[in-house]
Amino acid sequence: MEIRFPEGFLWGAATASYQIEGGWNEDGRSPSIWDTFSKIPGNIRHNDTGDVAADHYHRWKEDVALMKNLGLPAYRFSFAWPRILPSGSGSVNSKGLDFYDRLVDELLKADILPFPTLYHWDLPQVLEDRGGWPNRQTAHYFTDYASLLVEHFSDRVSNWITLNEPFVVSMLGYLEGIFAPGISDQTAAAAATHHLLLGHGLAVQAMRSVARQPLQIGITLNLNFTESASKSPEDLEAARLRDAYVNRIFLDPLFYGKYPEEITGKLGFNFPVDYQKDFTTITTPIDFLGVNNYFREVVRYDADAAPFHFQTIQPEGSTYSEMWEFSPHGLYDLLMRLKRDYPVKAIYITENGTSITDGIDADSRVRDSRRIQYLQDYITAVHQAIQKGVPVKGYFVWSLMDNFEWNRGYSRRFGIIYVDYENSQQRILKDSARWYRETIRQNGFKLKTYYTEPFAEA
Ligand code: IFM
Repeated sequence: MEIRFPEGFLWGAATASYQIEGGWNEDGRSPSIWDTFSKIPGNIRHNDTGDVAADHYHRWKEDVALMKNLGLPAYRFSFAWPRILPSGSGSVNSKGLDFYDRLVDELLKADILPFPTLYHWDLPQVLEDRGGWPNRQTAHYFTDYASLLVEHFSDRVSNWITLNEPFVVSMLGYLEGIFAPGISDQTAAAAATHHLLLGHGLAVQAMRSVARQPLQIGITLNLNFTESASKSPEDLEAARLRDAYVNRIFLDPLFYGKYPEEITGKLGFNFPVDYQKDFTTITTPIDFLGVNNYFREVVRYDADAAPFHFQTIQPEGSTYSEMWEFSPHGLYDLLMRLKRDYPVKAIYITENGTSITDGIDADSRVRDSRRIQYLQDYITAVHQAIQKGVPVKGYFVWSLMDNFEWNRGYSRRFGIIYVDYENSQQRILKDSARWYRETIRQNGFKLKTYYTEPFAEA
């Protein structure tokens, strides 16, 4: 069977500043919350840090050449706020801007569309010291930072993403405390959620007012299709709460100007005083929704699971990669649900991919057939959703190259390009990169079996 995408479908690959750049203290960059967090022993597997990462700060030219070699039409990267505004606000570090000027110009020279994200989690530490996202002022600092970048780059860049996965920022950073800045406080998480949304809305308005050309602006959410582990009323309710916690807590304010009643009710999130007044800003129209998806969530009630009594389980008979369940159908279901429940004009899959144990073979090839299978099946799910009328306009694989996978450090590899950290940071195109190059060239593929689980039941 042949899968062909509509003409103009945008193919790309994604990365994020802290995960690939390195150069953590070079040319005037100040520390971000991830520099601080990763340097605290025990926070990151093997105590890895992003100090060097994939050294993209120095290898950007070689990396753009690799993108060109792959025939990549678009590249999603993120700006590092502490490189551009080391004090969080105020005076601009021209060397920080220079780095992204060089990168953007090189991309354009290679005919690659820059698709930047303003914020992919590396808040300047100085702003965390002033209260971080739980402080309302951070939304205003973010707006100034967004305006600055749009004023500077919008002569060359027309597609912009404000925030990446605000759920992770507020819930993993301020509630569960397993990501930077490592705080566990539900009131702080509620305030962070609200100020991220406010910052997004303010930034969209400011960006449009300073832009040098009409912009396409969106926000990227990590969304998972949520299912109940059984038909029991407890499990069904747990799944509904989990869906509110992960998905609707951001979708509902953005599209309908309200928080889900489960969030303010049963889950007990107390938002800042007069928060309702901000919904007119938060609902400022966007041009597209960015969707990051890797897995679905199967949820059951668990009286012992703190703090919300829901627990995600690994369903029997499913296939797993190193981190998550392999569930292309979950992406299809999610896209259909977005079309049904929200007035989305356009969707970009801004991240999708998998981490598997890659190794370099004797002939220097990385044979990652499981990743090819994963990508083929998920991309097919996207295609099916498009056939059913979901307005998906593009797909970005996560990730262009192996990188610092947050609290798992370098133990996880999501790249379609292998980074040999031990061997002068050498880059090797994995088999999946070659497969993706062909997919881009043909705007689709012929469905094939690349990998069969040895333990799969017949
Ligand atoms: O590496 C992350 C990325 O930074 C945000 N989305 C999920 C990816 C894989 O965990």
